[in-house]
Amino acid sequence: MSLPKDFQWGFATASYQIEGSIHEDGRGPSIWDTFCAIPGKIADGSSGVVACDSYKRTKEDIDLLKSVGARAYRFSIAWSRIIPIGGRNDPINQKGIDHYVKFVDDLIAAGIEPFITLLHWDIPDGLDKRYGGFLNKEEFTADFEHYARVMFKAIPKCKHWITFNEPWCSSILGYNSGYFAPGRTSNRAKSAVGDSSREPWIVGHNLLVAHGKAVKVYREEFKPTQGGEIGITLNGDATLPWDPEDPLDVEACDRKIEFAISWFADPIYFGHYPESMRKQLGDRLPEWTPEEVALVKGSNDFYGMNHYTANYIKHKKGVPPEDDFLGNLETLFYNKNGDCIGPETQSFWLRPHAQGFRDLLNWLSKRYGYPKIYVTENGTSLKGENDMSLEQIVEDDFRVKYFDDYVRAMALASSEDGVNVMGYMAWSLMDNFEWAEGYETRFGVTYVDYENDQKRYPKKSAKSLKPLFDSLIRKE
Ligand code: PNW
Repeated sequence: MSLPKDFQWGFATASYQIEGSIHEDGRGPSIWDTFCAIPGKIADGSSGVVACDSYKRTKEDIDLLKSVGARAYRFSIAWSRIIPIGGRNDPINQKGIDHYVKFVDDLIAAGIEPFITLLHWDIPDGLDKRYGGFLNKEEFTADFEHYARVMFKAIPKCKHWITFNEPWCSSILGYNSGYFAPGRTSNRAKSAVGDSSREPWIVGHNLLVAHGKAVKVYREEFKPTQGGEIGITLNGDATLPWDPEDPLDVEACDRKIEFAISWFADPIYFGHYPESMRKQLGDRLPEWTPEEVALVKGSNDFYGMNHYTANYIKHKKGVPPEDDFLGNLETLFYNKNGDCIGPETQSFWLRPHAQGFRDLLNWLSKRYGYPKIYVTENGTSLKGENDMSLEQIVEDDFRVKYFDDYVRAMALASSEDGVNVMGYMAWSLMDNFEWAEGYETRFGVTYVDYENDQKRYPKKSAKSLKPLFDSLIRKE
């Protein structure tokens, strides 16, 4: 097994999870600032007010990347640092732009290739307040297009742009379960606002149109001179049938991936939603206008893949409730024979199963015609890590094994199955604000001591990736 000569590898983070300094240099509030202030939303009652203090420690973070041998770094820009209120007619904050321009200059000077995510969930709160944020197609897509243009112009040195991180999470967790900002859900025990049967599908559609608009701007106004590439990052788990003998479970496995990934990828590669979704959701799934199809179809230069885990899938009988978003099925960690998919971690939704990574890489490649894939996130938390001593934490053999298994599964997909995977970013460079789970769940290859000045301690896993990739990437 091996990986191509020009394979990019490194680590990933996101603005709200690491930056802190939420009032520094004129930053405006994002929906995550507002969400964190609502009691009960974040497990440990925390927020990104300080996080890893990365806004002020760019040099330290770049030194860390260098010390672990990274060739690439994926990070996101906080839109509300660039345009504090967020809209296309609102003031631009030059200090915010300068910060990221310098950061990219410093990364490149250190020999590290930047991959920039334009929006990793932290949309300016001003836009949510003004017109309902993601729910308002006309306003949101025009404002995102404007913000994207500002960034393409400001950072010509960046050659890899990602429009959105995981639109599934923004749509479903933000507008169905209410587990993420802005926390809208029909479940009245959690929130009194929202329509979980319709809003997630509207938000998903609007994110796709906004992606299409930003890609058009990049291709027409910047790509000819800058020569970079642009795509979207989608998340999705691997699936195995609960009962391999039951054709309905086998079918439900594909349906699960369609509801998670093809919801976005089918419009991008084929120009329409998956049949399985149209069948279940009917007219609650928005229709595509010809103008929108023209924008969205063919809008990926690469496929950004976030991948963490796998599930056994059991079909459900009967008509699904209106707020069902999985495709009328159950996701399980045990199959019919009682086999377990993988060991527990600190994240309720994550159990390692590396074979699933190879399988899903193949599934995507077959369905979408072997596109260039960048794995933009992959990693794991560790059961009980937050309660261990520092001596134990830095010996994170569980995470070392996770990366070893997953990267080898990817290398097999590349050299044995013909999958066109060209990059891999481990999640994450350091422990950080893990959204609704606060700081209790750690995904970093670097330990961050939140009690003592956010001091960083590289774990064993931080140093394990360079020798692994050195052994797999072909010299010619
Ligand atoms: C990704 N789920 O999100 C995000 O892109 C990261 O910001 C995040 O820190 C990382 O995974 C680890 O969680 C997900 O509940 C968060 O299924 C939650 C889920 C999936 C993805």
